[in-house]
Amino acid sequence: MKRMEQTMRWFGPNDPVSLSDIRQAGCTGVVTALHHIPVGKVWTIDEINTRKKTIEDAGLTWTVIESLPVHEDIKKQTGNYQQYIEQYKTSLRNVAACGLKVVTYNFMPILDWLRTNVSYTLPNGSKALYFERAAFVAFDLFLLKRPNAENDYTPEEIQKATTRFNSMSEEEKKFLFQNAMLGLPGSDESFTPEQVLTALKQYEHIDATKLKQHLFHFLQEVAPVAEEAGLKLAIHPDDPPYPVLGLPRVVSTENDVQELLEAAPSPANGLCFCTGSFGARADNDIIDMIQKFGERIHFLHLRNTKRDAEGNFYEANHLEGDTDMVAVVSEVLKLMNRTGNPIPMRPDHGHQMLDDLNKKTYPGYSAIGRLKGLAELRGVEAGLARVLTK
Ligand code: DNO
Repeated sequence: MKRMEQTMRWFGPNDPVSLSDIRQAGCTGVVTALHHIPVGKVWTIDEINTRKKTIEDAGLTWTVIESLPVHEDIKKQTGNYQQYIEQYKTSLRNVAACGLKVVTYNFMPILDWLRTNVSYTLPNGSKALYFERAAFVAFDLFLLKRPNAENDYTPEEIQKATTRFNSMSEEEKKFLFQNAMLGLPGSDESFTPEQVLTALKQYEHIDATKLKQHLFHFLQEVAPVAEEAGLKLAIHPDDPPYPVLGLPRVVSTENDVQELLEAAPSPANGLCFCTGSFGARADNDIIDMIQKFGERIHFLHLRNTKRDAEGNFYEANHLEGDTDMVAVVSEVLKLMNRTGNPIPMRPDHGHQMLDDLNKKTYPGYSAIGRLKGLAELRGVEAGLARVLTK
C-alpha cells in the first residue's frame, strides 16, 4: 500500500526549526523555497543546487518547492508581465534540471494567508492561529482605513466591527494591526499600510472574472513547460477562501478548481490540496473534491479548522475541527493505490505549545505542534493502511 511522503516546511537557514529537528520528527523530506530571491527573479541552477545540497547533507530530500511566487504584474497583467512569465518558465526549467518535481505557488493578490490573531490561546494553554471576522472588518475600516471599505460590508457587520473595535484596548488594536499586516511566509518583514493601500488601488479594476482570465493565461503558458520538464504544478487555494479587502480571490471553491484545471488540461496543472483552506468554507465538500480532482492533487496540506456561524475560524488539532481527517486520509490512501503515486504531504500549521511557547518561530510553524500533528496523521494512516489491505 502506497503511503504519503512525510515532509515539513522549512524556511531555510534562518528558520529556528532545523533540518535535524525535521528529520527527528520522522520526515523524509522538506518543503522549502529560496526565500532570499526577490519575487520575479530567475532561480539559477547554482542557487537551487546549493540549497539542495544543504538539505541532502542533512539526510533529507527537497520534496516540494513552496513557493515559487508569482509576480504581482502577472496577476494584474501590467508592466512586464509577459517577461515575468518567461522568467517563471526559466525557473521551472532550472528546478527540473536539478531534479525537483513539485512546485507550489498561489494566485492570491498582494497578500498570502491572513489571520487576525497568530497567538490565540486555546483552553489547554497552547496557541493557535485565529481569524475573527469582526476584528478583521474593524482592521479594514478603522486601522487600515481602506477607502470605500464600508461598501463591502453589511450595516450589521459594520455595527459588529464598531462594537468590537470600541471594546479593544490600545494594546489590542496594535496587536490586531501587526497580525493582519504580516508579510509573506518566510519573511520577518510586515507590510506598511501605505504599501497595502497603494497595491490595493492597482486592483481596483480587476474583478474575479478578470483575475481568473489572468490565472488561466498564466497556466496556459507555464503548464506545457512544466509538463515537458516533468514537473508538477500545485496551486495553493486562497486562505481564507473568500474575497478580502475588496480583492477578488479565485481559488476558493470546488467550481474554481474545476475551471482552473479545465483551463489548462495538462496533468502538470494540479493542486496543492489544502484541507485547512478549502475546509474553512462550509460549502466545500472535501471528500468529494478529493474524489473528483484526485489525479491532479500533487501535494497535500493537512490541517483542520473550526468554523462558526459568524465566519470566524481557528486552527484546530489536526484530527479535530470541521474536516473529517480520518476520512481524508482514507480517501488519499485509496487514491494513491489507484494511481500508484505516493503524494507528498505536510502537516500544515501546528499549535505553539510546550517549550515552543517561549521561542520565536514563524507563526504556525513551531516544531512541536507540527510534530504532534504529523504523528497523529501518521498514526491514522498506518491504522487505515492495515485495514484497507485486509
Ligand atoms: C501558509 C501556507 C501558504 C502557502 C502559499 C503557497 O501557511 O500554506 O503561505 O505556502 O500560499 O504559495
